[in-house]
Amino acid sequence: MRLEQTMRWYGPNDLVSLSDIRQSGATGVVTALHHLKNGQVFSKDEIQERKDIIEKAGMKWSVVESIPIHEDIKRQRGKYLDYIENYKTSIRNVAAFDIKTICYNFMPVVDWTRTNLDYRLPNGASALRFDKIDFAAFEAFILKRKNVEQDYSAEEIGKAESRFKNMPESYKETITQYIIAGLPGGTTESNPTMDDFRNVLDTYADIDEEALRSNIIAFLREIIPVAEEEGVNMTIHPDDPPFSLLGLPRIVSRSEQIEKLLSAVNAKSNGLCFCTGSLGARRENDLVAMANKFANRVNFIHFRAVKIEDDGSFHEDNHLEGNVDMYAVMSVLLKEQQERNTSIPMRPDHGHKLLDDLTKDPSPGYSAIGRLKGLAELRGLELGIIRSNGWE
Ligand code: DNO
Repeated sequence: MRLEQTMRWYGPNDLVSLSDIRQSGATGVVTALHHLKNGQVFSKDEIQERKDIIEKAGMKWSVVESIPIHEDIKRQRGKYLDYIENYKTSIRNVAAFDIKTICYNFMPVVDWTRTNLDYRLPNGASALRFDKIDFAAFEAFILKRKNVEQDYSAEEIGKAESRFKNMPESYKETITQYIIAGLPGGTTESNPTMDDFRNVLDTYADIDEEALRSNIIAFLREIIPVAEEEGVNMTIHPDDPPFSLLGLPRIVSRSEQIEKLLSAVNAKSNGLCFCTGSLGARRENDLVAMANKFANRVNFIHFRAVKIEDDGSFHEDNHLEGNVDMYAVMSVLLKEQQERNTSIPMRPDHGHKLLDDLTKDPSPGYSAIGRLKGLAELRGLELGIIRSNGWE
């Protein structure tokens, strides 16, 4: 039994075509209706149209990543009850086309965050990086967020201040753009101004970790019975990075937090997207222990490796390198798959820009050649583990 090998595709405007994806060896596609506004229903017509395009290219739509969660649901205010009903309808509509895995996240305001989208590695490849001091400089001196000093040590704030003083104007603009406009694939509204961004952060002023958790549990209690009925596996994506940013609460960063979510609604379809890159950016997270602990609820896998630097910054490494023991994590998940006797969908998450990727402008992290290399390495590792355990 092999993992279901997929690649993410951002839809017809993606620079990386379905034909490129097929040549990589992936059989499945992970995509969403990215053009819809957050909270809108995934209609049957639109799902049908997108599915036809994928099938004409010889592949299968394996996973919807993501059906984003409207901020009203996360804050439990405004029209959140309507948005929950919309979400249920989207689950039913997706299931009607036999797509049985849905990925989502519950990070307030921003989806994944990086400060550098073109970090050059010694071999010339380009990677994504999160620089803790640059981020602190943004929060403290560009955004001028209230209470920022509570989240950093005095030494970090000092370093951030001198970093800010020497920061070229163009870099201040770039970093602001990366952070407040959000990276593609997420839940952020398009093109917010700095004031919009401050205002939306303010709406979370009285929502702490417990409150956010209680809001997601209320949401799960509504949608998981629908997912169960439809045979759909929901998969929550961990926080990326797995620690608080911008004073916002985080609830999917650590093992105890994940356990609380999975046990609050104890059903197979209330599952996890095991993203080794996101979870791996927190030094204390023991990924092998987490894979063992949550294996029976892992409904989707993102394989990616990050290298944590001395000051807590990190960059994306080659898929089999970085801080994660990919062999051990994959072994645990493959064993689970053997026991379940069903393929778990996986994708190589992100990739460096390599070779021809460097002359193009793919969506950050979603280059063609870099991901193809990642997938090829991961497939080799998978074959080795499967054969050496006599599973095939
Ligand atoms: C980044 C992705 C995220 C992910 C969402 C899931 O590359 O892993 O954008 O798709 O957080 O909702």
